Amino acid sequence: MRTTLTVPADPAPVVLDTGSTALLVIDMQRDFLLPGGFGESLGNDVGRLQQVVPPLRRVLAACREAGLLVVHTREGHLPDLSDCPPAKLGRGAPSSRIGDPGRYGRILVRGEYGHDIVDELAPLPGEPVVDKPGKGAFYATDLEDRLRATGVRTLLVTGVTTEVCVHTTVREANDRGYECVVLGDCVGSYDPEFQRVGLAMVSAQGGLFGWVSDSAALLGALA
Ligand code: TIU
Repeated sequence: MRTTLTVPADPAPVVLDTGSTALLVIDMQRDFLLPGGFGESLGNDVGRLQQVVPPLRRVLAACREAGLLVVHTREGHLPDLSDCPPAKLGRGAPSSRIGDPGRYGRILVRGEYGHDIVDELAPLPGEPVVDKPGKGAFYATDLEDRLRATGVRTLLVTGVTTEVCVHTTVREANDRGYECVVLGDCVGSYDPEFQRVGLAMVSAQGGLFGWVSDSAALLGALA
């Protein structure tokens, strides 16, 4: 059933129509989250991303229960890497680059174990999984077509990492006219300063890119 919710948020409460709101779960992939994976090989503390899993699980369950569209994304590339620009391929640690063998298969390559979503947040049958070659979820994907087809205007944004794929997606969504509500404890960064500033940028200046809320506020509104 379609309902209207008011969710406490920065810079002001946000009113959501459940019929035109989707939960977007960005890149909760093993390559980014698991010990020994790509993220850790770049010198990152994956524990910071793992903190996102419990609140995001609760949000995922509540949004499914409320009948919201749930869309998952995965960052990654075709096995021949033809969709990975040389500028992206060349970056990162020389010993572990996109396409190289990693602990969980070839790094960020579609079909590999590490490219897929962590077990705790596995998509349900029928939930769209958008494979994206870039940081943003709109670039070179059918996400916008899917949102248009279902009448979605507002995105509850979750996933990793706050300053990279979450921010790029929020910026892309803004330019396409979508309202974005970022759930602060359901997005994660390897770097606490990036997390703090990344969230501050969203709600600054009266809501430059949208709202920042959290899992407790959303769950309270959905209860
Ligand atoms: N999903 C995503 O954010 N991709 C990245 O490469 N993030 C980093 O923080 N490196």
